Order: sequence, then structure tokens, then C-alpha cells
Amino acid sequence: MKRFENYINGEWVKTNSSKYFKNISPADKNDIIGEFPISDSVDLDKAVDSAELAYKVWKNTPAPKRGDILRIAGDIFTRRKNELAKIMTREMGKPVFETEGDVQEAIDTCYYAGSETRRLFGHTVPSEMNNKFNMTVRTPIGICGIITAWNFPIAVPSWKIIPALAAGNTVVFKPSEDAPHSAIIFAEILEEAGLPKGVFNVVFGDGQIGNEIVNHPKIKLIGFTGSTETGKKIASKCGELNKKLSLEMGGKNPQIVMNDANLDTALDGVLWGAFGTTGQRCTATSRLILHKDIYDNFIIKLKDKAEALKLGDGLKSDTQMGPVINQKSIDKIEKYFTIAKQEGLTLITGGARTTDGDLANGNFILPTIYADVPESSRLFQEEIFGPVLVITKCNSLEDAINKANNCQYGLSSSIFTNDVRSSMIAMRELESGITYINAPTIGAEAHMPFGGIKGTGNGHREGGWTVFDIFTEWKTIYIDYSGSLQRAQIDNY
Ligand code: UN1
Repeated sequence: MKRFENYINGEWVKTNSSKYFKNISPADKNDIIGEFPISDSVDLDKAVDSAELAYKVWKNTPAPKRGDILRIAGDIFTRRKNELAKIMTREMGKPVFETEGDVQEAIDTCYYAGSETRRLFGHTVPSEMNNKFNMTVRTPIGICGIITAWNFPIAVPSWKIIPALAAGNTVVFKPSEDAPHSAIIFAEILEEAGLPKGVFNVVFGDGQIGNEIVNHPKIKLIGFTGSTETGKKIASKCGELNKKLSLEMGGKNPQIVMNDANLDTALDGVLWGAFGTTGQRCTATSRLILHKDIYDNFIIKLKDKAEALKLGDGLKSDTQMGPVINQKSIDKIEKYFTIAKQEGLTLITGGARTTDGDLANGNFILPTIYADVPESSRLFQEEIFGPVLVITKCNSLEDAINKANNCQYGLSSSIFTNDVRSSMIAMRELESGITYINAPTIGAEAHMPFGGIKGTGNGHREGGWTVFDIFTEWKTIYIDYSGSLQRAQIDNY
């Protein structure tokens, strides 16, 4: 079996722990991709030391020069897109057309953040005194600890790592143990692009090493994407340590369909939003709020479409929906099937695992839909992270928005309507970081701010220009060229 190692100071370094975990394909439990290190604190110290040394040079490398390397990384991601997509699909399951999209987000991020290095604007502001000059500049923070989930094994790490590097930080990256192979390729690509040794380091492992990263005194910032449960624990630790932290956590994203909507597009939208990536997106459409006039017919059509989805190994070209990631995920989803029974919910389709034919060795769950789901249901309120959609009826726009907002999360929301008035009100009233009009809750673009409100985040936005507010500090500079002491607020008033 192929054994992979940590990437520290530009080298592939054996773990001090001598312990490794297996990376198993979710489509076929007999397909073992390789072994990856279970890193310990000695490994982490090595990675941090190399990132610390590299920081001294990297932070003072002209930003546009840093951008040049990131743009070359974009070229290499482009060249390796198809090969990398297959590696990602094999280890995390979503079909190749989706993993290609995932790589494309990293390509877009490399080109976008690379070019932003020529535009890391500060402000110049008039001083309140003569012969004095005031300005602000962005400065890097230091070593950033990046901890990510497996569902977007290249895109989501790239949203954090590429802007962090663009801004002059160095990085210690811990990928999810469910998608470690993608991180190997990430490191290979940055190395080939010419990133200096030690600027980017990868340590593999489980929650234990994640915890060590959060606690490490030399790591100044944590960028985390994952569950709300883990994110909250990281937040309290970072609060105690006064460490900068950007969080992307759970979602329970609503799609509203009004009676004046283009129903065919709305159907395609909900199908893609709910069952794309097997529902394993923080942006997945997991609640459908349907206007009463279209309720019954829409559900009949949606049922047919969901049942027609072709499940299978994502490496096969006709697969539309892949497996869920692992046994833990199956257990969690099945727990919600039991809760649905206890709550007496109306099952429209699915509600079970399938091991039919080719699916025998994989983690396949049928696309699942429940209707007439009350707001009080745990399935309406809690993130399941699987192909499970709950449907609720609404009587009016106001009722729909109230139902959409009745949830602890606030990442993404969507409304299908052809009424300009309804769409404007929805844009204003829906409580989420991202709102789509006539599109599902998924489909964020790399150059736009990405993040959620309420239980989803802690006020930061990745993507776009706003990501630099995570990965830089502001420095305010005053230059007094008067040749004498000028006391602000005193000598000028
Ligand atoms: C995630 O689910 O963690 O908008 C990210 C989308 C994708 C990114 C999802 N571009 O659904």
C-alpha cells in the first residue's frame, strides 16, 4: 500500500509518531488509496519552525511577486485539473464533473487572489495637522493554521491558503482525514509553482493534531471549515488564547418557491441544490418551502426526478450522485431516518441506505424527501449533511420568509419567483450571508464574499476582496515632517 508523508519545509517527512491511517474510497470499501500520517506535536513543531523561518523572507517578498507564484499555481491546477479531479473523486466520492468544478474554484482563486496582490489597497487620509501624512497598510499576520473539511478538498482549502499566502503569511495546513490525497497534490502544485520552502506545510492527522494546531503558541490565526460543534470548541479556545479565527460552519439552507416562479427551473434548482455533492455541502438546499398553490404537483415532479438520479461510483461517467463519505456519516443520516419515523413525518421517497448491485461496497443513501415537515421537527432544524430534503408549505411570501428564518444557521438562502417585489423583499429579509434569486442555495463564485451569519460563522467572509480582512491586520501610519513636535488634539485646537 502506498504510504504518504507530511510536507514540511519543502520535503516529504516521515511522522515522528510512526502511526498512519488508511484512506478508503467511499464508493468501494475495498479500494484503499493509501496510508497517511497520524502526526504528533513533534511533527507540528517541525512544520511551525519551518513556517516561522520562511515567514521572515516571505512577508517582505513584494506582494506582486507572491502573486506571480500563485498565478503559476493556477496554471498548474489547470494543467492537472482532470487528473486531480479523479484523485478527489476516488477519495471523497462526488462525481468527476463536480470535482472538476472544485478544482476550477481553486484555479479562479489563484488568478483572483494572485492579481489582488497588486491591489492590496490601503487608505491615505488627510491629517488634522500641517506637514503630517496619514495612511493605512495591510500587514500579514504570521503563521496561519488551516483546518478544513473533505467535501471540497481543493476549493475550500484554496479559499483560505491562497489569499493567506498572497497576503504574506505562511501556512500549516491540516486537511481532513477523509480527503488527504488531494492535499498531497495541493503541496506538489505549490512547490512546482516556485513557492519557497517552508511557506506552505501539510501535517496529516485527526482531531488531535487539529487541536494541537489551535493551541500552538506560534500559530497566530486559525481558519476553520467544518461542523458547528467543533467550530464552537475552537472558538472558545481561540477566545482564551486571543487568537484570530475565521469560522465556516453548518448550514440548513432554505429554498423558497413561489406560485409565480418558473417551476421547471425551480425543480432543477432544488434537485441540484439538495442532491448535488450528495447533499454534503454547507450550502446544500436542505429545506424546501413551497407555496400552497403549487405544493402537491411540485412534490410529485420532484419525487420522479429524485428517483431517476443515477447513484454510483463518481468515477463512472453516468453517475449523477455519489456516496456519502463514511460510516459515521451513514450512522448520522440513519439516525435522522429514525427520528423522522418517531416524529411521524411523511416520507416521499428514499429514507434508506442502498446496497443494490454495484453499490454493495459503498456508502450509498437514497435521495430522501420528507413533506409536511413542521418547523419544530429536528429534521427542519438540524444539519444532516446528506441527501435529505424536508419540505414545508407556505401561504404567502411573509410566511415563507418567517419559516426560512426560523433556524439557528444563516449561510445561504434562495427564492424562485418572477415577481420583482417578492425578490426585493426576500433579498432584504432572508437571514443569511448569501441569497440567491432564481438559483439554488449552492454555486458561490470565488471572487465573491462567502460566509454566513447566525450559527454559521463568526463574522468573516472568505472569497472575494473580503478574505483579506481575515488574513491581514491593518497598520495605521503617521508621518510627521513638520520638524517639530505637533501634539494631536492639543496644538491644533
Ligand atoms: C461548502 O459547502 O463547504 O457554493 C462550500 C457552493 C460551492 C462551495 C461550497 N461553491 O456550494
